Amino acid sequence: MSDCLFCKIRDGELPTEIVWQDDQALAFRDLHPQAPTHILVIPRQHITSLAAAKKPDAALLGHLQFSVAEVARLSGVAESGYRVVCNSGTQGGQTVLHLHLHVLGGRAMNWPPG
Ligand code: DGP
Repeated sequence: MSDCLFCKIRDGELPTEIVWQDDQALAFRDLHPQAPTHILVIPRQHITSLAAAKKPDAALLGHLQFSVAEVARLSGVAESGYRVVCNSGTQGGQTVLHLHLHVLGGRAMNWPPG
C-alpha cells in the first residue's frame, strides 16, 4: 500500500534497521520504545489489522507468532520473558494501519495493561 508507513519500511523507502526478516515477515525497533527491548514484527503482506485478517491469512498469523519467538530469542529476552501485544482498531490503540506485533522485554511488565 503506497501510503502505509510500514510498507515503506518493508520496501526500504524509510531508513530503518531491520533486525530480523524472512520471506513472510520482518522485524525492526519501535521508534518510541516502551521497554529496553521493543521490536515490531510485521507481515510483508499488507493486512490493515488483526480484525481485517481473513481465514486464508491464518497460516501467516501463526508464522508471525513463530517470528516473534525467533526475534525474542535473538534479542536475548526469551529466557527472562517478554510480552507480545497486538493493538487492533481505534479502541485497541492501533495507530499504524499495518498489522504488527509488539515484542516488549527487558523489564517486568505490569498487569492489567493500560
Ligand atoms: P500501534 O500503536 O500498536 O499501532 O503501534 C505503532 C508503533 O509504531 C508505535 O509504537 C510507534 C511505532 N512507529 C511509528 N512510526 C514509526 C516509524 O517510522 N518507525 C518505527 N521504527 N516505528 C514507528
